Amino acid sequence: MRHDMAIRSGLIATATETFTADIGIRDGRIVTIAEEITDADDVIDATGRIVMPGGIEAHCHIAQESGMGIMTSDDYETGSISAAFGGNSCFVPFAAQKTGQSLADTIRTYDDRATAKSVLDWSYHLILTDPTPAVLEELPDVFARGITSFKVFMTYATRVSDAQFLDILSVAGRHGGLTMVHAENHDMLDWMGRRLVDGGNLAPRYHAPSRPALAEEEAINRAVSLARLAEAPLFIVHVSTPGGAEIVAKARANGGRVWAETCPQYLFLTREDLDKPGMEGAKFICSPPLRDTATQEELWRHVQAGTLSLVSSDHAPYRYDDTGKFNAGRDINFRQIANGMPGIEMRLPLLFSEGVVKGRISLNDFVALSSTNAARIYGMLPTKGTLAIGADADIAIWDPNETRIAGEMHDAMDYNPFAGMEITGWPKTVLGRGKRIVEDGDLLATPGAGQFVKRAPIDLTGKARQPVPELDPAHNFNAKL
Ligand code: DUC
Ligand code: ZN
Ligand code: ZN
Repeated sequence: MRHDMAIRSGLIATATETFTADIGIRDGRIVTIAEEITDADDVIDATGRIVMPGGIEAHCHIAQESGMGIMTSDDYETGSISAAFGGNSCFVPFAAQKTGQSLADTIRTYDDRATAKSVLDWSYHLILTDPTPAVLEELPDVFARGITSFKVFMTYATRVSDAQFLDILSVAGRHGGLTMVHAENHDMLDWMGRRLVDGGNLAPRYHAPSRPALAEEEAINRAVSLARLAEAPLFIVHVSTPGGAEIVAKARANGGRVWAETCPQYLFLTREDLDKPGMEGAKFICSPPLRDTATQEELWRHVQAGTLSLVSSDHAPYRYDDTGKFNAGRDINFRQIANGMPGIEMRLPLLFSEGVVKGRISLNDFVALSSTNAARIYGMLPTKGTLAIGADADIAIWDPNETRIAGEMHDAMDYNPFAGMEITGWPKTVLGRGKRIVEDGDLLATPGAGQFVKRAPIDLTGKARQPVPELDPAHNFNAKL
């Protein structure tokens, strides 16, 4: 059996195993994993390199307007290229519904933005901002189209009330959708933000105290309780507090259908970064805000313990100029600065360097956190997220020894919040369905090479239903619900 390509003599790492072997690819899929493959038309010598599933970036904002109406600097071309240079072979940006917009129209809008542009295979998470009864009726169709996850906000003008949240969770739970949530208590943020601004505290650094850890902890606790009542799976995005992570850990230990992620900015940056001279701190405004070094240590502990299943970038690229951070002008307070920072290309090198090289996580944990867990949670296994016979040949080949100082990236941004950090371990070659996307610093794929990925519902095997007593017929006098 001839192969189109063989990756030879690399150290193969999956989420569970590490071994040296050759990988044979035909028609875009892995067809052989063997000691030696000698009949390939194209050979990549991976001696001294690590061969892993390509990263799956499961939280990023691409060609998306923010709540303030500001378009991200990255479109599907620059965003996917930057992701590929960072070791990813697939990404799942958000398709954000506008008020009054149907979900079908929302998806059409993002199909127009992604198709013919993305070098990576992609899917979307929907963002639900206007959950009218008609929109909720559309949700099962969206899941059937392979978009099986969506996000809601507990803060911002686009937040859902608890009653809306319950309705949404209930539909999602019954039809195989995974609800993701930005969990911060809106009124706590608003109250703190107003107090700070009224007191004349306007500089970017006040973004940190304006969003207390308590606001996240309270909202995560509430979201977990609402999901429990509605019997729906739940994913908490960008967990930034030990208290929030503890709530997730407890729910998971009790068999709850709850998953969560954190992001590099909460592991590698702190609130001190917001306190740069002039308006420089604006570069570090993201929400939830950066915390402190004690928080970083606690979050690492939860990454190690498996409380946090993913480390996602939350790439929300707004340039340090009038198109982005200062869209509302220069004479503004921290509440008017565009919210988000880039990181799609830095996520995996940071996690490898600070995680694997520094001994905080194993190589297999790295694969799980960067790819396999996303594929599992978001319904892409076994096609993506692992190296196995029959899987797409989405592969990242890393040089674990190359050391570089982080600088300019391939995104459409004018700053890198992680610039200056010394990083050991960089992806050298990334394949998408067996074709080279990037190799040795060169882009080899053309825009449009990526394909939409139809996803399955989250697999809830081993996560039994746990109805609250009031939903159990034996406890509720057989109530009709
Ligand atoms: N939440 C995100 O997930 N991204 C950008 C801003 C925000 O609040
Ligand atoms: Zn968010
Ligand atoms: Zn985000």
